[in-house]
Amino acid sequence: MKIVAADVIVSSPDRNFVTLKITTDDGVTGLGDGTLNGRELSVVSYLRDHVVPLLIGRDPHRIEDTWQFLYRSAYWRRGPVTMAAIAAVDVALWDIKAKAAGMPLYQLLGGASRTGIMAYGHASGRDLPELFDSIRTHLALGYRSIRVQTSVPGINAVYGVAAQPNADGRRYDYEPAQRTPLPAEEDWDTRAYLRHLPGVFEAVRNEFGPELPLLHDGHHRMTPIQAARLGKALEPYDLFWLEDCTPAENQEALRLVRQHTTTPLAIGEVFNTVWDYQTLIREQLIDYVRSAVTHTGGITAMRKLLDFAAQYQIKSGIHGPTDISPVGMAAALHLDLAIHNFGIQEYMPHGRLTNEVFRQSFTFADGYLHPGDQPGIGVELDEQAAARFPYVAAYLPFNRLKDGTVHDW
Ligand code: CS2
Ligand code: MG
Repeated sequence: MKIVAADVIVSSPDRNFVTLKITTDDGVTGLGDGTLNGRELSVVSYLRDHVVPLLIGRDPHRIEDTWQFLYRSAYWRRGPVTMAAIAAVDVALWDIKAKAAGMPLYQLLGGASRTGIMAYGHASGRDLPELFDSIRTHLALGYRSIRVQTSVPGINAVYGVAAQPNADGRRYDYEPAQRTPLPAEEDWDTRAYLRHLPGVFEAVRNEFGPELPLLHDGHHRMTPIQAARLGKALEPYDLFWLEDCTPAENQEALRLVRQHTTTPLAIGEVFNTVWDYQTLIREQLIDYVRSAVTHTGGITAMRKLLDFAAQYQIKSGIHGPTDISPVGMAAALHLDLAIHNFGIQEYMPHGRLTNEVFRQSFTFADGYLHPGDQPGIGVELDEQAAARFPYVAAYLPFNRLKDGTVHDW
């Protein structure tokens, strides 16, 4: 079998997606997701201008060799653009290998280690009544684990609050990246947030009881000592996890957080290689690995990362917002079903138009996802539908503190 074509398909139903479609001389095709929110075209160029010419004529079955070739022959390693491009190729090749084998990808990854994949959904509110309604809505949709995000008095726009209006007039629901010529500026005040959040979780526990798994995303906004304080203040509410409590480029920063709290910690959605986790995993400083297959070099690299984490009893918590395409989500679900150290899977359903472009066979029922049993990863791309939605420039927002200082968004 030989690769005879590799097409980079850019489409913008509901939001921008970058999809690589690899075709073999046997007519077997494989799809890979290379979507990097707010920087999509950089991956398009990396693929079209640098990687695609290297794929033509290669044996699609030599996945590890192709991975190493793309990672090492580039000379310049790591980084979000490179690793998203490599991920797109890697997942497309696993899709082809599983289709050629006539089985769903999870069977090639060692078979199912569970009957279903626990998913968590995004509930949010500008105030408690709206938040409670959002939690009830997600429970009615079948979610059995809920992420809680809330507005903060004195702050105009906060990450993750679905009902707040975006600068481009659309509701936040579907997408934080906004179709505006420049990034929207939002405001932030960590002390106001730290005063407000524990009371919100107390109210949620009083309303919904002690059992419901609750998650929260700090979205990289606290210093290590602020994160330690929040983790401690939230201990009475028994969170499933506190995510991205502090920027973790300096992995040692989590030592201070760990010293002060037993609230489980999840980190890694902005990471793109195992190297970003070495200290965090070796020193037991986190409990969940948050990387996405799409941003961490694909199935080949993610499996190695999760195998490393397993040695330290650290579990998966794969990133799954709407800027991970249905292809990237499907790839994650096959991995989720096969690995032993599975923790939980984020699941933000895609929009109606996206589901017209990507035909998916994964299912969500009674709180659990399943990748389906189609050969391959189980997603097909309707190229005619994709062509109806050309790329639209969009940016993620950024933050400024009250004194004008740029802050983590
Ligand atoms: C978030 C993401 O889902 C999450 O945990 O952190 O929604 C994140 O903001 C987006 O993926 C950014 O593109
Ligand atoms: Mg997050």
